[in-house]
Amino acid sequence: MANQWSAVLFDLDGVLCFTDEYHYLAWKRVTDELGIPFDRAVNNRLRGLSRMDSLDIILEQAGRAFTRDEKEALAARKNDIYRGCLAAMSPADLSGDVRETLDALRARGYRLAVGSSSKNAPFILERLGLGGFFDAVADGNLVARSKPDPEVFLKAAELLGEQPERSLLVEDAVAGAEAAHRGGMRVACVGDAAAREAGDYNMASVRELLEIL
Ligand code: B16
Ligand code: MG
Repeated sequence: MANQWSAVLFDLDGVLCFTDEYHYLAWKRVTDELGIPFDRAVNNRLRGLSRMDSLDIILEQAGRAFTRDEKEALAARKNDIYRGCLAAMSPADLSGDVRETLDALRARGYRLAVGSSSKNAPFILERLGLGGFFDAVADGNLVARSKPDPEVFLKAAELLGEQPERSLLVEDAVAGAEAAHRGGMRVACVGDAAAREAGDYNMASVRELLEIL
């Protein structure tokens, strides 16, 4: 019997690839330069949030206010460091589980899209050898509001021409799972969000999608 979904929306960082470690390293370098405390617990709160929303959380520990220009400069510095890490990525950074799951879902006829807060999403997809693979890409360049607002996922569904309720989201961030629910979607989680049981499905690997779909 056919299930209720015709499209699968994938978060990028933490689901299709593990750029989350590069985000951590880049923010760590910037905060060390400023003398602001930053650790993996704070980094975990940044999953799925936009660059500027992430910086606002990081600066909670700073003990002073920053001007808009200072914040823009810090975000640009972090992005330069982060882009330096991304430049070393290649299709070898795409796991076999992810590649085989994407290919199997495509063979089953699902429409596939990316829904990511990252403004670097097109570059990352190119580095992974996935440029042009997806039927639609909604990313931080197309939306004004960061997860947990559902805007990026509603945009992905719109670009596909699919109803949100016929789209299953795959996420690693609690903020992303909340965004899916606010947008009327169901969500299959991996990683941090799965550990916190934030999903309608909580998976050890994206490969488990092949049992859900
Ligand atoms: P950028 P996702 C998110 O990607 C990351 O999880 C989050 O840590 C990052 O701040 C955000 O992208 C913005 O990234 O600085 O490249 O625009 O998980 O939504 O794919
Ligand atoms: Mg993510």
